[in-house]
Amino acid sequence: MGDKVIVSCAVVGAEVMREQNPAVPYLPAEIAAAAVEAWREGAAVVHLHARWPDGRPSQRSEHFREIVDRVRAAGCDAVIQSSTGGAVGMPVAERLGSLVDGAEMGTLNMGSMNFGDEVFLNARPDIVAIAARLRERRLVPECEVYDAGMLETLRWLLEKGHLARPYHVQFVLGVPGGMAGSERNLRFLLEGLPEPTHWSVAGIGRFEFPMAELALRLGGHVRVGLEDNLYRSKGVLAAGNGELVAWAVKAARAAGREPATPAEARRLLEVAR
Ligand code: KMH
Ligand code: ZN
Repeated sequence: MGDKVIVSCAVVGAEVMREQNPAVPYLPAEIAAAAVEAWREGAAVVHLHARWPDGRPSQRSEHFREIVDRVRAAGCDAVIQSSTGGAVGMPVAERLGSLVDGAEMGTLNMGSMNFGDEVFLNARPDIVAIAARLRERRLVPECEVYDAGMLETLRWLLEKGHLARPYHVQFVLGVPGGMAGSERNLRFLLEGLPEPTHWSVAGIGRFEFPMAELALRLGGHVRVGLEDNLYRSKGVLAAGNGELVAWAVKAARAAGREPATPAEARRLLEVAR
């Protein structure tokens, strides 16, 4: 298991729209189909957001329930991770609508930041409240780290007992307003981890592929998907999430690492099913 790589797929997110890439799924049935496609191509974890039929972001429980039910009905055993980040501007109570039965992990954003031209707010008491809700529901947190200071919040949460193992760290690099995706930045962030833990990198936009290759080389896990990147190569749109996952699987094997199955990912991340 030592060198297995967990490939996660962020299939839709809250920001990207069909005008940018027609493969962006909106309806619960489309998001579920995208998750199943990602799993068929080798993703062990699917990171989920939901949308209204017109593409606006939704954290409504009924949307997430339908996605989870459809994913499981398709025989897909990928680890289901619900976003508690939702979209910029959503109140925390609304963001927590995603934590439905069947979810196994939930994201825990480690701080506030500029997010493009907007501000993504995660005040410390809100982070503590979301961590408490994840614990109550026995969901494994994935701590989203966009900037170096957020590791201090991670350290503080651990010291104060608001967060405890098992948890997973996702470095999200390349958001305009957060740290860029560079080897120097990732190495610096890794030095700042409060304790050894599983970690992964999600490179945004043009950072997706180089950051995945870097994570594979440095022993981390990888995230790809339309939430983070809409392109297969410069100027060429990706056909869908499956294609991005297939690229990650190929890159993993080229780096000498075998993708983890969902069962192996559950063991590595200590996710109880
Ligand atoms: N949509 C971003 C503002 C998460 O999933 O927890 C936040 C986000 C992080 O996507
Ligand atoms: Zn997300």
